[in-house]
Amino acid sequence: MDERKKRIFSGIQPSGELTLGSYMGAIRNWVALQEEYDGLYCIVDEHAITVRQDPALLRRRSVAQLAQYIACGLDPEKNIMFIQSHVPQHAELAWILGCYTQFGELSRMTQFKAKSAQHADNITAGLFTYPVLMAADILLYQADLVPVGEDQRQHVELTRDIAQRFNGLYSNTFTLPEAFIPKMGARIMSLDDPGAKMSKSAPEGCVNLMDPPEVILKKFKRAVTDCETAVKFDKANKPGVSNLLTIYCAATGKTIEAAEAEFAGQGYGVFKSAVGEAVVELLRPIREEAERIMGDKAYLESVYQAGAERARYLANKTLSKVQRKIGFVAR
Ligand code: ATP
Ligand code: LTN
Repeated sequence: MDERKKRIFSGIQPSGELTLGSYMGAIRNWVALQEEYDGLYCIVDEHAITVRQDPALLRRRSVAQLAQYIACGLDPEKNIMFIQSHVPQHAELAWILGCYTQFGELSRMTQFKAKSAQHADNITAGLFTYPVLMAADILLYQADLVPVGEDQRQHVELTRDIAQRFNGLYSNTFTLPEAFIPKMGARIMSLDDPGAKMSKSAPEGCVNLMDPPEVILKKFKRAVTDCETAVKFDKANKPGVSNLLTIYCAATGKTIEAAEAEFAGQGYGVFKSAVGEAVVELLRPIREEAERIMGDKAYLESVYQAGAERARYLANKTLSKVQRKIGFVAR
């Protein structure tokens, strides 16, 4: 890695099929930033088990997710790509940072509140301390930038607070990271329920990166809109249409005004088909490439093994420093 470049860290849980939301909110910005920064991109399987996972599926999805990262354009030669559980320093630092995080801070996390409502029969300690593990992910690598969707802003803020607290107690140890949240596509909503975030653990209303064209077109045809006919961006009163406009613009690079003008007087049928077509064209090369890469298990394994080795080396530097500062006896 070129030490002069700034560092990026980001990750996605292998808890379901990657969605158009994770692509527009996160992955495509990773690709856009890869020339300018040194990137570490993680498949956060330890985060995924904060809610119950099927073991065989989790294993398959973790590898498929790596194939999809590469198919989206992330270059394994330019970035470190790895699986979180292959780098034990994440869990070790998370334990330590948990001792510098307040119960009250974690209680205020909106993702914890939402997930504990969704999984009321299984609210584990891991679900509660999830943001501490995320802080460990980021701080281990002294990351400067964390490209994520809007829903993760609060976790990155907490990471900064933990880092600042630790630095204040023990002198400068961690780089303070900043969230990078895109202007367009930071919060793609469900096609079924434009009041809810498109989310891979709620497959209804989701477009998946691996969906074939006919499935994508069908999903957009069925997307919830409203009982008017005007294609206008108005989040409060027309959340469904506004979400479709956002997706269309994020997929084509057009502005909202240009898209409104393009569909003026055309009705929702034409509009929804056009959004579906734009997404089909955006995702087609990704799906085809991911399918090809998935056929080469040896290549995928070589990428995640090499990634973990490089990540362990970097992670160890930070972890040893932390252990020394807090008073652990050197090994
Ligand atoms: P889960 O349903 O398991 O919580 P998810 O679909 O919400 O998963 P994450 O793994 O939490 O996805 O998120 C992966 C990345 O994609 C994060 O940076 C997140 O902010 C971003 N992201 C997820 N969903 C969306 C969305 N609907 N719009 C924009 N960005 C999103
Ligand atoms: N919590 C994130 C996934 C995640 C992450 C990270 C993102 C885990 N560790 C570190 C950025 C940096 C989510 O999307 N649910």
